[in-house]
Order: sequence, then C-alpha cells, then structure tokens
Amino acid sequence: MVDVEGSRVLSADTDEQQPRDPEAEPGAKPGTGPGAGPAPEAGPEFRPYRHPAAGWGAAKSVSRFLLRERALVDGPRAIMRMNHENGGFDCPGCAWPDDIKGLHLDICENGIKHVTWEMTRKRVGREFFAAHSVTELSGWSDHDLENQGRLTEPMVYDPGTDHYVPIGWKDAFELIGSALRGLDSPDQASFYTSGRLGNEATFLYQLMARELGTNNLPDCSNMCHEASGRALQASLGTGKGTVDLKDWETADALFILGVNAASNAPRMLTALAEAHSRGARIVHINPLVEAAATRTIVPHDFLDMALFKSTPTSSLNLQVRIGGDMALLRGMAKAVLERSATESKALDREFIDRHTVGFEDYRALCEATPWEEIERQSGLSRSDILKAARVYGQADRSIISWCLGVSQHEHGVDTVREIVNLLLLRGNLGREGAGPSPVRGHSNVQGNRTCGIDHRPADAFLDRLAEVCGIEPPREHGLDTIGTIEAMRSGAVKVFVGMGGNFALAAPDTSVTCAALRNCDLTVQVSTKLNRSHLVHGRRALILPCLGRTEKDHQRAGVQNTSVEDSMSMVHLSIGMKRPASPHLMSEPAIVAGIARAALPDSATRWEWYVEDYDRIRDTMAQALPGFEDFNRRVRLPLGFRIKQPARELVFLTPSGRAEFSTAALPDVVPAPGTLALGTMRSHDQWNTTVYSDDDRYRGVKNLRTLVFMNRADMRDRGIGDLGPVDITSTAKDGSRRHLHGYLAIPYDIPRGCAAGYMPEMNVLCALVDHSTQSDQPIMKHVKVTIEPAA
Ligand SMILES: Nc1nc2c(c(=O)[nH]1)N[C@H]1C(S)=C(S)[C@@H](COP(=O)(O)OP(=O)(O)OC[C@H]3O[C@@H](n4cnc5c(=O)[nH]c(N)nc54)[C@H](O)[C@@H]3O)O[C@H]1N2
Ligand SMILES: Nc1nc2c(c(=O)[nH]1)N[C@H]1C(S)=C(S)[C@@H](COP(=O)(O)OP(=O)(O)OC[C@H]3O[C@@H](n4cnc5c(=O)[nH]c(N)nc54)[C@H](O)[C@@H]3O)O[C@H]1N2
Ligand SMILES: [Mo]
Repeated sequence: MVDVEGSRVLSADTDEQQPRDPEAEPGAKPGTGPGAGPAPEAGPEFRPYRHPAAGWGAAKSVSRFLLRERALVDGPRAIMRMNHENGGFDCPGCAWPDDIKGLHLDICENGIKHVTWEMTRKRVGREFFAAHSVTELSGWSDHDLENQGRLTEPMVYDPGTDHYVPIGWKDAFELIGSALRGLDSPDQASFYTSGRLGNEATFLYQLMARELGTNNLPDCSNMCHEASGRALQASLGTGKGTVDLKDWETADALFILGVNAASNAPRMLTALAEAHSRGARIVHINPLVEAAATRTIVPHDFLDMALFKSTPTSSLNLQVRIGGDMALLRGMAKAVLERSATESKALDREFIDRHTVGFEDYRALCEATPWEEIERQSGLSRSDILKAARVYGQADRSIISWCLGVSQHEHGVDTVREIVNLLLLRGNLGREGAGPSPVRGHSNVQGNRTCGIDHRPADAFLDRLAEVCGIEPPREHGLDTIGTIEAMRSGAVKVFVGMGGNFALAAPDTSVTCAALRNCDLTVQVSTKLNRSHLVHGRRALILPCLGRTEKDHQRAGVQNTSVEDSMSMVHLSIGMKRPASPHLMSEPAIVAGIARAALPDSATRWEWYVEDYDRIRDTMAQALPGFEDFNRRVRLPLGFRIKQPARELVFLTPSGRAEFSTAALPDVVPAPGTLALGTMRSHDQWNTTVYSDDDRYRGVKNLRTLVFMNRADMRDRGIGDLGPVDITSTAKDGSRRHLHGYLAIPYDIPRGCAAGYMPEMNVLCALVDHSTQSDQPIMKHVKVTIEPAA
C-alpha cells in the first residue's frame, strides 16, 4: 500500500539517451524474427522509475521519435494542428476528449508518436513486395513489418509465387464482390472494425453488411469495453458514460480504476493535476502504482516544464488484487451503508427513492457480505478500504473512471454495475461533477458503436435504418470477435474483412486465430501499414491501402472531412491536411462504397453519390441515428456537439424506467495455490499491436518486452532471481495449456499472487474459450498461470 500524499522529492528525468542516427536504429532494418518489438539493441535493463510523468522525459522521447521517422519538418507543424477546434484533425490516438477551452496545446507524447508513425516518409511499394515473399516476411518482427512505412497501392496475394502483387482497385473490388455474391448465406462473411474508422465510413460499412444481410460486425470493442457497455445499458439504459470534461473539472473526488493513464490516456494527466491543485481527492485503484498515480509535469505548461515543477496526481493508491475491484467497491458500499446508520447524509435517500430500483436488495447483499470475504477477494485490508470509502463519503461530487483493468475480466459486467451501485448510493449521477466515466480506447471506438457497429443491434435501430435507407436489415444477432474466430475455424465464415486493425495479433489465442484466418476463402485487410494480419491470410487475400486521418481526402465535391466521437460523447470534425502518402490511396468511405457496389450490383443505395460528398452521408445519418439531428450544421460548431445522454438527464431507458441496482455475488478471484493471476497490458512505447520500441519508460524497463512483472516474494518462492528466465504456462477453463518460454522475471511492486506482462505477445496464453460469460469479452486481464524457472 502506498499513501502518496505529501510524497517524494522530485527531480528532472535525466536518464534519457541522446537521439540516434535513424539508419542505425536496428528496428529500421529487417529484424531477427517474429515477436512484436524491434530487435534488441542492447541488454535488458530494469531500474524503477522515480520521476514525474510527462515533462522532459516525454519531450525527449518525442524528439527522438520524430528524428527516427524523419518527420522533423512536417511533424511539429502537423502536431500544432491536432485536436484544435476548427480546422485540425483529431488525434488518431486515444479517445480522451479535446480540451474544451481550446486554449491548451492539447497534445501528448504518445499522440505525437502516433501521428508521426502515420506520417512517416517511408513507403511499402510494389518493389518491396516483389523483393520479399510472404514466407520470408513472416519471419520478420511485427515492429519491422510496420516500420517499413505506409502502404501505397492495392495488392493481391499470388499463391503461385508466394508474393503480393499489384492489383487495380476495380479488380480488387470485383474480387471481393464475386466472393461475397458467391456465398450460400451472407452470414458466411464477417466484417471487423478497428476503432480508428470515422463515423461516415462506419455508417456506410454497417449499412453494406446489413444490406448484404448479416449482423456479423465484430469490432475491437468486443475486446475492450464490451463489458462496460453492457453494464451501463443494464443499469442506466444507455451504454455510455454520463460525464464530460467539465464534470472532471468540478468533481471533489476522482476514483481511477485499472487505467495506465500516463501511457494510454496521457491527456488525463492534465485533468488529474488540475484536480489535485484545486483540492480534489484522487484515488487510484490498480495492482501496479502506475506513473499517473504519482506526480506529473503538465506537458503544455511551459513554466512547469522550465522549472521542472511537478504536481501530485494522487491522494491514495490502493493496490488491489487482479480481479479484486468488485470486492473493493462492495466494501466501499458496505462502509457507506454502515455509516448511514448514524449519519443520515451518508446516503442520498431522496435520489435513491426517486430514481432507482433494487436498493433494499442491494443493501441486504452488502450487509450479508462479510468483511473477511471482501478483504480476501480484494487483497486489501478493511482499514485501507475504509480510507477510500471516507474519501467517497466526504465528497459531494464523485466520478468513477475505469478502463481495461476492470472490463477484461470474467465478471467485468458485474464490476461496472458495482461501480454504478456505489455511485447511486450518494446520488452521483445526473448532476455536475459526478457520474461514471469509462475511458475508451481507440479514438473513435465509441463512435463506431453509435453509428451502428454492433453485432446485437436493437430493433429500434434496425427499424429506423430500414425506413431511412430502404433496406431490410437482418434481425438475427451476428458474430462478435470470439464468435467470428470460432466460425472461421469451423468454416462457417469464409470471408473476413478487416476495416483497420490487426486482427491476427489483437485477438486472443494467437495460433488459433491465425489458423482461423488461414481457413478463410478470402481475407481483406484495409490498412495504412503492413502488419501480421497481411501475412496470416486466407486462400485469397487483399491488402487495400487507405488514407490516414492526417491526410487530405479529395472527392468530387472537394476536400472532405470526417467526424469522430470521443469518450465523453462529443462529436466533432477531423480534417486531414497532409498530402496523401501515395496517389493510389482511397478513403475508407470510398473503399466501403467500392466493395458495396461490387457485392450488391443492384443496390438502390447511392454508394457513389454518398462518396462524392460526405455531407450526404451525414444527412442520412441525421435521419437514421438518434442524437444526430441537424448533423451537418452541429458538427461544424467550434467544438462539435455532445450526443444527448438520457441517463445524464435522469431519464433511464431501462425496463423499470429507473436506474437499477444490481446484486451479483462476489466472484472468487483468489489464485489457487501455486498459481498466479496474470494481466496482459501495454508498455509505454506501443499502440496496441504497434510496438515503437522495447522500452517501457515509466516502469523502468529498457530493451525488453519478453518479461513478466512479479512480486519479489513470489519469485523467491519459486527460486527465480532478478531478470531470471522463466517459463509461463496458462491453464484455460477447458483444462488446455499454453506456454511462453524464456521470459525474464522482473521484481515489481505488485500484490502477491499477481503478475503482469505485455500484449500482444501474451495473447499466446489467452485461450479462446476463456471469454466472459457476461460479455463474451476475452479475459485478458486475468490469465491463470504458473511460472517456473526456465527449463
Ligand atoms: N499510447 C497508447 N495509448 C493507448 C493504447 C495504446 O496501446 N498505446 N491503446 C488504446 C486502447 S485500444 C485502449 S482500450 C486503452 C487501454 O488503456 P488501459 O486500460 O490503461 O490499458 P492497459 O495497458 O491494458 O492497462 C491496464 C491497466 O489496468 C491495470 N490492471 C490490470 N489488472 C487489473 C485489475 O484487475 N484491476 C485493476 N484495478 N487494474 C488492473 C494494469 O496495471 C494497467 O495499469 O488505451 C488506449 N490508448
Ligand atoms: N492480450 C491482450 N490482447 C488485447 C488487449 C489486451 O489488453 N490484452 N487489448 C485489446 C484491445 S482493448 C483492442 S482495442 C485491440 C486492438 O485491436 P486492433 O484495433 O485490431 O489493433 P491495432 O493494433 O490498433 O491496429 C493497428 C493497425 O491498424 C492499421 N491502421 C492504423 N491506422 C489506420 C487507419 O486510419 N485506417 C485503417 N483502415 N487502418 C489503420 C494499421 O495497418 C496498423 O497496423 O487489441 C485487443 N487485444
Ligand atoms: Mo481498446
């Protein structure tokens, strides 16, 4: 337990290397074999990080990265245009909302890296594919594949030579069209979306799938916040958070569960620092004390930067056991209820009576859950849980925010519902400074759902789509990510289309997922960069290169823009301003329209007409999607517009018409003797399956990704030394085992019985059957493993 109030002396982050010659960068040349990261440039190092988050360490890392990507000329200019009201492009990184005052230089280290990675001057042209066979490329590391630069023209796999060869757009569309037309049923195709896709392309994409006749619309959200959406839907009647940045600015208490904000939502650091400065209390709940739970140097505050002045970002850190959040939340609720016996203000009775159902059952459940059980399951002492409960009880306005540490569990839905339960007790909903605030992942993953990427669409949505678009959408639910992998494996799905992303590596059970993709008749990947999913392909395969978000999108009616929705339901325009990486790229809406026309030659939908002018797509969306009325005008307002959130207005679209308390039993998350609970997570220097380097600055790691963070006592018990080689074995629900060999163990401040390492490499350990029965989400944060010294 660390109580970081009044914490450590700070110093500048000085242990950074100087910029390197880009050509000498080992990752710039073909690496030494598969694996996500670049070839190691030096031996692994581990030194606990003792500096504030962001600040100069981040600035240096950015300049090194810009140098390496040779984007020093365009990079800074583009970055100044990012996330600006009126006329910038939306950062293609995370989904944290833009600064509402529009004043700040609203950028972060990782957003800059992300944009630069897209704007690189390196290219993967036809010569590259002519020089390297698919078999040869399969031996390259994932870093080296992406690091070749931007894809430039459509390519088709030639099985005769084992090379990708150029194909014209028209022929590519016809190939897909004929494959789709030739299926016995449209349900033999599955259409994946990665959360980068803009709203307009998203709307056309789901329209095409439904006009074809399938709801097989898996997306990255199935692996990400599916649990959050389902829980919020059940508790509040809409599957989104209710708060916005203004609420973050007025909350008295912030509870941050299972987020590594300094790496994955760095702009949250600013909100945390501001909250701390105005006296709000911040409680971090995470098995690891991540960098955002210490101090930060606010990146855009140049005075702070100059003076190395940092601001605390935490009042209390609770190192919960992996999977123990629900028990902790239950403990906090129990404490609030106990206090209400003597203090009438502990509960908001009026709110509970007017707006909720199920309170008495929930109270009884909390009373019936013994403290011993809560302590055992959370891995925290009662007195520590009471500290968090006190912060909650003393605050008038509380926000609870969470990310994958909460959702990627068997009981992710129950845990998010427990978050809502706790909020309801004190009426922390529907008023300023209070409410649930999930931190979404990809920049437009929330917009994808809003605009129809949903394998379980609501009837009301389909009714309206049918009426507005004149189609007859299928009513049967479709396949999600897990379902799609199973169906490709069994042969039930024969055509896979990936609209962005890197399905082969992002999905669980790498070898099973790869075999499933290889079992398809046709795989189509719409991408900006070369990745593993291009090499793990069906009998026929296409790579379709598209414009990135930073690039100008010319269509018949002029330069087009696209809209996105952030974590807090703000919809705004993103306008690309760079010359496209190649003249042969197409925009995502144009690619969807091309596929749709080829697959549906008689379609009455005016696909080509839509692509000429995206305002036309938006006009249709305005009729088809609730909350998008007057879309074209409102999206052009300086900050865009906020989609109305009924729960925020205390309107609950639940069966009871009220917010519903849930009463789930606590799950048993205590690892069996000899086993550990392993969480897979991101390093500081990666974007999902895109790995920029082998470093993880805030966790003190250099030149190493094949690692596992462990409690020192757990290492001692097993005879494992510092950075000692280990073998990791996971055991799935069905008893099957999976292995990783020769990983290095790092002694880390993590609760006993818990371990952590990096995705996507560790997807090898995640069995396909290990998905939540509540959300079908793969259980990526609680893999049951044994760890032994390497044989
Ligand atoms: N730079 C960068 N930004 C990103 C991404 C990226 O890869 N790189 N990815 C984007 C995407 S798609 C997403 S979904 C988000 C992901 O953002 P995060 O959710 O921050 O992603 P992870 O790295 O998986 O980190 C999970 C955190 O949960 C903690 N954790 C693990 N198990 C538990 C648990 O049982 N309980 C609690 N309370 N905590 C736990 C881990 O210690 C870690 O701090 O970030 C987005 N932003
Ligand atoms: N074990 C484990 N596995 C996980 C997770 C975990 O925590 N643990 N997290 C899960 C989560 S939260 C997520 S969201 C998924 C991520 O899954 P995905 O979204 O499928 O994967 P990404 O790595 O984000 O995709 C990177 C690729 O997207 C393409 N791309 C980049 N920009 C664009 C663009 O503008 N348009 C198009 N069409 N393509 C583009 C590039 O070719 C790049 O190679 O991974 C999941 N997998
Ligand atoms: Mo995600």
